[in-house]
Amino acid sequence: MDVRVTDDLPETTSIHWHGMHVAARFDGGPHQPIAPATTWEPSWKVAQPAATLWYHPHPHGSTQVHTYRGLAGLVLVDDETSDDPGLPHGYGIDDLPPSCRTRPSIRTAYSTNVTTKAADCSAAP
Ligand SMILES: [Cu+2]
Repeated sequence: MDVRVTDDLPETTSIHWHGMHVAARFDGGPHQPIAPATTWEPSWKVAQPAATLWYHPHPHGSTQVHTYRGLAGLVLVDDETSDDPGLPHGYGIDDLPPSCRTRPSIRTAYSTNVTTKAADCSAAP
């Protein structure tokens, strides 16, 4: 998997590959910030069973706000067992992975008093 992440935000962010089996240097936690107007290009071989994973930002102190504003998505890993005829598997037809995120009640990226109030859900694609 080759990824190119360019931070076009006016502030630092990061991208974490939640559930993906990657080396620590590609994990994208708060220890791997992406500064505004810079690009991070992690790359690794996907070697894990089929799974529905997600990526999300992980900048210290603003993970929730960045996620709520849309910096998140799904990563679908397939393998030889993915076509199990006993399960729906027509992506976008009978296989609609949901994506939910909480909404901060205080809309500032720098507040330390952010609390959750509601959840937004959507289904891909
Ligand atoms: Cu995570």
